[in-house]
Amino acid sequence: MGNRIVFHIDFDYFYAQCEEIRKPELKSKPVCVCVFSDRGGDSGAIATANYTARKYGVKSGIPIMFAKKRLEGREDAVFLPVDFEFYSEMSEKGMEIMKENSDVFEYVGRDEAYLDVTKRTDGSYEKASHLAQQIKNAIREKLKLSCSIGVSPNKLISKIASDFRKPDGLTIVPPEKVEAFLDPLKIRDIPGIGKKTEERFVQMNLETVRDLKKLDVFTLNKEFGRKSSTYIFNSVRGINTDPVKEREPTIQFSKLITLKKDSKDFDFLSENLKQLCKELHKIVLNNNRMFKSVGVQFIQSDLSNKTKSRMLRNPTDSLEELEKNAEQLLKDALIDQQITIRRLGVKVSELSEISGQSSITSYF
Ligand code: DGT
Ligand code: CA
Ligand code: CA
Repeated sequence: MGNRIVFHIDFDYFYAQCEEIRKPELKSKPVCVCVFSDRGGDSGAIATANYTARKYGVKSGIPIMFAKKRLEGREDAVFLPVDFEFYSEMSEKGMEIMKENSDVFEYVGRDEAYLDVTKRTDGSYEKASHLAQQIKNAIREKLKLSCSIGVSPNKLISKIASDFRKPDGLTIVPPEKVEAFLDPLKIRDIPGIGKKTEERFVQMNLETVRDLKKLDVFTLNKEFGRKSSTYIFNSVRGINTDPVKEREPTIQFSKLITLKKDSKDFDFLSENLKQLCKELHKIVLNNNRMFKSVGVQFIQSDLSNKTKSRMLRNPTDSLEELEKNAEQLLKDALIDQQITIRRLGVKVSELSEISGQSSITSYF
C-alpha cells in the first residue's frame, strides 16, 4: 500500500448549516431540521441540529416533541422541515471542489467524502496540510460552508480525525503520530464498533484503544469471531488498507410513507409496499431509467432504521420485477422482526438510461 495520504472531509451540522447559509439571521438561534411525518402535528424526528441546539441535548434521531421540550426555555428556537433538494445542491458544489483537489475521489454521502491525495502532495504531510487548508478556504469562500478534515495514512484514521475537533476542525495524523492519537481514544470512537461490542469490552474492564491492544488475537477470536476480531485487532493499531475507490454520487429513487398504524404484519405491509412500488415505478418511467438494485426500508417504532437491498441479474424497468423483489425483501426483513414498523419505504438504484439501451437495439 506504500505511504498514502488520505483525507476524510465532513460538512459540519450539514442540513442545519445549509439553512443558516440561506437565512443568516438563524445563526444565533437554536436550529432544528425536522423530518415531519405525514401523521401531522409534531410527529416526526430531528434530522440534525446546529451546535446551539445541541447544547440543549437536541440530536439526530430524537422525536421532534422531545426537542421542543428540551428547548422550551428558548423562545427563538427554530424548527424547519428538511429540504433535500437544497442540501443536494450545496453538496454537489462542495463535492466539486473536493474532486478538483484529489487524485482519487470517493463520494460517501451528501456530507462526506474520502480523497486520496498521495500523488499531488508527493506523500508530504506538510503539503497535505496546506492542501487541506486550501480546500477548507475554498469551500468557505464559495459556499460559506464549514467542514472538518482528517488527514492520515488511511481511511479509518482520517474518519476518526475529521470527527476529532468539530466543527471547523483540521486534524493531521502523520504515521509517526498514529499511535499517540489512537491510544487514548474511547473504544466507541472506532467506527464500526457498536454499542454491544463496546459493552462486552466494558465488562472485560477495557475502555480505551490502548487497553484493547492488550488482547491477543485468540481471545478476540473467541469473543467476536474471526471477521470482527481481525477488524478490531488491526483498527486499534491504526492498520487499514481499504483503498480510496473512485465513486461519484449514485442517484437513486425512493418512496417512503408513514403507515396508518405501526405494524409488523406481512399482509398489511405487503399491501402498502405494492402501492409504494406502483408510485416509485412511475417515477422511474418518467425519468426514462432502468434499475439494477431494489431495496426496502423500515423506520421502526423507536425510529431506528432497517434496510435490505438486493442486486438484480440485469437492469430492468419492469413493475412486476420491482414488486416481486420488494416483496421478497420484505419477507426476509420480517424474519425475527421484533419491533413494529412505523414508516415503510422502497428504493431503486444502480440506474441506467433507457435511451442508451434502445439506441443500440435500433441498429437492428
Ligand atoms: P456533524 O456532527 O457536525 O457532522 O453533524 P451532521 O448533522 O453533519 O451529522 P452527520 O455527519 O452525522 O450526518 C449528516 C447529515 O445526515 C445530517 O445533517 C442529517 C442526516 N442525519 C444524520 N443522522 C440522522 C438521523 O438519525 N435521521 C435523519 N433523518 N437524518 C440524519
Ligand atoms: Ca457532518
Ligand atoms: Ca457525515
